[in-house]
Amino acid sequence: MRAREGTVGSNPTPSATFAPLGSGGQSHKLSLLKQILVSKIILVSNRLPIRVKNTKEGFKFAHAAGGLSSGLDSFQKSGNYLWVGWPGAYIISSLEKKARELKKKLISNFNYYPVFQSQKEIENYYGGFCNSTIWPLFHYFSKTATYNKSFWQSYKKVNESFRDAVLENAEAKDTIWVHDYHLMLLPALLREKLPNAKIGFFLHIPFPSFELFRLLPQRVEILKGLLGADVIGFHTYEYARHFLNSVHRLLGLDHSLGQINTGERIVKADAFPLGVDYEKFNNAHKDIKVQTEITKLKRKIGNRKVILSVDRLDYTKGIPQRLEAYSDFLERNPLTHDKVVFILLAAPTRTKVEEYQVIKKQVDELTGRINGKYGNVGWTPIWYLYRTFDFTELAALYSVADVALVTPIRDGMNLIAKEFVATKRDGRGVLILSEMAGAAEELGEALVINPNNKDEIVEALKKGIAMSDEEKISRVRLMQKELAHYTEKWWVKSFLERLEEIRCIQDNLKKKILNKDSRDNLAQNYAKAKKRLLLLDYDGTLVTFAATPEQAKPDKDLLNLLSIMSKDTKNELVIISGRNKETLDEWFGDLPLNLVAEHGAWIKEKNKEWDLVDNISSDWKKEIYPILVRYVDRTPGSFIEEKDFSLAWHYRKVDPGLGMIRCRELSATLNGLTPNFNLQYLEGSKVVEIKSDQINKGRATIGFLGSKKWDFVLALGDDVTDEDIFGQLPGGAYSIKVGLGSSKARFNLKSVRDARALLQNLVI
Ligand code: ADQ
Repeated sequence: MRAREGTVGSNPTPSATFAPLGSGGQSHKLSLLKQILVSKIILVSNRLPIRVKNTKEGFKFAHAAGGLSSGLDSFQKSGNYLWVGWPGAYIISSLEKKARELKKKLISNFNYYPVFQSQKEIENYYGGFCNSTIWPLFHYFSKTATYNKSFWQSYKKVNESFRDAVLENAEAKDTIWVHDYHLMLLPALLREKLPNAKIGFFLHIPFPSFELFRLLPQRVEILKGLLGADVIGFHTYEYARHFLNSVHRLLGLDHSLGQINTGERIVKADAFPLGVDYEKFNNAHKDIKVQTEITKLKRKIGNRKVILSVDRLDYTKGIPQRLEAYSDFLERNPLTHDKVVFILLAAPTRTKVEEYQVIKKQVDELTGRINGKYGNVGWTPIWYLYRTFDFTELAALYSVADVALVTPIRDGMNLIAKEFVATKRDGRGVLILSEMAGAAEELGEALVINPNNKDEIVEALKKGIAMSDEEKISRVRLMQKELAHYTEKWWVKSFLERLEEIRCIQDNLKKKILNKDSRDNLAQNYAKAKKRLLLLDYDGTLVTFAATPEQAKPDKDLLNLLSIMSKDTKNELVIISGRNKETLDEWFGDLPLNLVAEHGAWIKEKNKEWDLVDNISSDWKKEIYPILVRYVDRTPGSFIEEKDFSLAWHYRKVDPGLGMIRCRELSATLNGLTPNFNLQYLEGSKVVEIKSDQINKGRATIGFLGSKKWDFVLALGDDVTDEDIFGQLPGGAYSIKVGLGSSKARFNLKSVRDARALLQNLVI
């Protein structure tokens, strides 16, 4: 986000909600601040949305606008907030007298809480890891990205100082909303100290595809950092999908509709496209200052058509490519000479980073060359302005422009495109927009171009300049309808609502998690009981999933635990699994326990032989097997497991995206076929299983329940097939789902480790 010179002026009035704090010690003021801001929103971003000037008369402040600060403007006007961030580069140590003075002013006047950074940190964290590693990599400039250990050390350190600043201010009920790529470790750092805090994170730049993200040496740490949040927001679904894919590939965590189960919590990744303050831009023409500016501009422009572009001077924005395309346009359309003017606004940015110095030189030279080649005494083809512009100037330029040329090579969103369309009150404007900008997902009526295709840009310019008013208006109106709805306020609201929703889901899950009291109660009842029935699923309950079914063998500790439990004469232990009977025999055949194989098709009671529960047909297998073979052929890494009365198609080793698509296709195919054969298909964890609908774990459960009068029943299971067990249990039984997620079970346990600890605890 680019700071823009603002209109707040040098003597800001205190915010309406918070009076300046009275005199007294700093700590007193801070605790007072804490009291006032009960249940507030703590916004955290690298930069505070303010420009500070240290003058002889004291500090002067100017509002610094940018994507983030305009998005969050609504808070500043009405909300109960505290904004934590860096106030600017020139104060080096927080111990300086000046720093203390500035801190006092920022808190009392704006509710801004400063985080100071040393010069070295600014160089290595901001210039280094943020803008020489993450920024280029996340914008697909992988060759420009530099990987340097000291950049990373500094990034960690600064993220920790932001954590400390938030901790100094956070109260239990607060919502903490962290912004952007500078602070990707912060959610987890906060979660460590505040396990129950409500934390959101929003990324303002693209999240790259896995192929790019995997290049980052600290990729795992970054993902774990982000997963400390409850909701992780992106501008587009594409970016959210890339993130989810990386989480799966690097951390092995799956998701369901963007909800990731970390084992500890549910985290939601979702798209929240940032909009603009539509009313403000759409009504800008009423502003007398804007009108004056428009008149001045029109006088200078005359009858020429105006092409406008506005950016920070960043290599991701495609400015040289755009200039080359404009040059070609002039070359191929000599009649347009002196009839068009290209106003190129470029705001200085990150001027100390080498790549930015290179791009500046390139743009300076190109502009000079084009103006020299095509211009004449009365006409300069490019008006190149290298500075920031305030709202009045920008609104006037948007108003007079006929065409906005927005051609980033990559851009998280791009608000310029939206601001231009919103300002076009009369609808007479053409937006040429790069398909690589997040905004292209919403602004389909723009002339969408590939920024690397010069010819396409030239054609779009030609088309745009010649476009009839009727066509312009119809395109702009459609885009305005979208923009008027999806504003920056909508963005804030929908993000915060989603955060509440996910907290609600988490709370409901938490309520069902077997807490200490229920655990003690279970242990007491177990100890008292003389006839206990213990029904235990195997995969995902007693052991975690492995790449292939054979690899999930019981380990020594587990065999030891099951041995102790099954040898206790008060216990009737049943392993109730979807596995085939041979495997269960091989693993547990020596123990005095009961085995249920293939979801209940086979039962082997203690000291007896395997018994087939029903006269079950398996004739259907010859029809279904060839279908599964076709899926194996089309899906590298998948395989079929054949059991006596069921078939399973496993895709754990398949590329996650492909696996998901094929799983859906297979389910759709089976959906049409299974009723003809009285079959049931189940989607398990990376497996689709087809079995006769006569068998299920519930029937086997009924059999064991009815065999005695039990005074303690415990069932543990993790997936959909275990719901049939839970559904058959009497009221007082302990039914426990292993893993977070909804279930008929009375309780949840977070993990296999917790399930095993529970059983272990019963036998000591
Ligand atoms: P930026 O890369 O800064 O932000 P952008 O969305 O184009 O990109 O601009 C943000 C704001 O800065 C806009 O309100 C715009 O008016 C202002 N701005 C940009 N250039 C300016 C100039 N030359 N003079 C004056 N003002 C200017 C990052 C991401 C984007 C994402 C935003 C918001 O890179 O992809 O859209 O954050 O999330």
